[in-house]
Amino acid sequence: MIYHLLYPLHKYWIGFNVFRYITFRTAYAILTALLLALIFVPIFVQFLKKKGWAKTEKPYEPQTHNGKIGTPTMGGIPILISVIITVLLWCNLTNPFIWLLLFTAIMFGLIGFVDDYRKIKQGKGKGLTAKQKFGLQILSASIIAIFLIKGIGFSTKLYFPFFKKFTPDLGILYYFFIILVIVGASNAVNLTDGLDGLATGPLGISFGSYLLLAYMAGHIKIATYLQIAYVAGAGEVAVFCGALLGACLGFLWYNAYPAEVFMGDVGSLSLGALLGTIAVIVKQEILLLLIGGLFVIEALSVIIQVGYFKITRGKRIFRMSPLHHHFELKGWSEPKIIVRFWIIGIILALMALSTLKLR
Ligand code: 57M
Repeated sequence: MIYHLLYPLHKYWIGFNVFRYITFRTAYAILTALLLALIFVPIFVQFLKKKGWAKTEKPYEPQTHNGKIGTPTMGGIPILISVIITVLLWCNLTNPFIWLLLFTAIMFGLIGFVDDYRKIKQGKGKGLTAKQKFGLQILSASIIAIFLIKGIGFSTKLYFPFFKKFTPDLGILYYFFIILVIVGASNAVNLTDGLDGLATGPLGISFGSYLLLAYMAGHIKIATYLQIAYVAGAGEVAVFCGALLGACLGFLWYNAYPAEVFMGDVGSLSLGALLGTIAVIVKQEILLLLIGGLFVIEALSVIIQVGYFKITRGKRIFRMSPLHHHFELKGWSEPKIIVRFWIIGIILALMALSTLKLR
């Protein structure tokens, strides 16, 4: 709104011209979402406590988690509210990518909300069945893929770090690739969100990284100089990333150890799906393996553990998956695991961004 209301006034005073700049609006999107989350999360925590929407007993959990029973969950709701208000305030709402990302946030947020709500209402952590959750995620991701490719004629080429000339056109396979990236990212973040701030921190790092990548992809001179894909309109996604970064930082203020609130599936599924969708829009899906490397490692630890468990009929590679539980059972304290994961997340993001020069 602010962009549409104030920028046109530059005809009367040149100072309003500043609202045209993506850098300016991104900076204020970060600050606005941060402030809104700092205000909304505690208000929502009071509401959640009144409703009793809190962590319930889990049948199979490290003992250290027993003290967490009663911690309010669904903190993803004030995160999404902060993001949506900020985006409506600071983004250029004629940009189709903005509406696609809002659709992603709301659809995956609803899936997570239903899962969280059913877990709370039915107790013992029984939310949506894996099939129901997976089916709804694939349906939502399919709509996103169709809108991109059929709706706005999005390129089906795949870009790789390091190889500037190797850009295979996946054609119809790109639909399935988009679904894989979005549903994979959504579930990987969901699995990672198992310790205080363990998902929130790396999400902030990832959104900060894609903020830069979106700005570069949408800037024809920079994209040409770096020989990365130029995506007209992708620069506006940087403002959206700013809103996500700010909201994550604001939420982390309360989700940091010892957490006063968890984001719930409503947060982890939506933020993960947004990360995947943003990676697709800026044509940096392969780089997500590095930028979101922590989420990949956590998901892989579960896949390897479950696969090995089944093949060996009960043997385990890790003491418990996802990987953060393995370190808990090794006796690492929760804060130590969390901060070490954040450090690894920062290293991976810096390595990913450095590949832009290694082409
Ligand atoms: C997702 N959710 C946390 C919170 C958060 C197939 C299997 C791998 C499924 C997997 C699974 O999906 N688990 C659920 C992880 C849960 O967090 C809630 O869920 C939301 C995110 N989805 O926002 O609302 C618990 O995590 C703790 N937590 C914090 N601080 C936070 O800021 O302490 C979360 C956020 C919360 C809280 O205790 O209740 C979770 O862990 O369930 N299942 C697993 O990951 C299980 N692993 C497992 O079974 N491993 C097996 C193999 C054979 C599959 C093995 O290795 O032997 C773990 N799930 C649980 N505990 N609950 C094991 C430990």
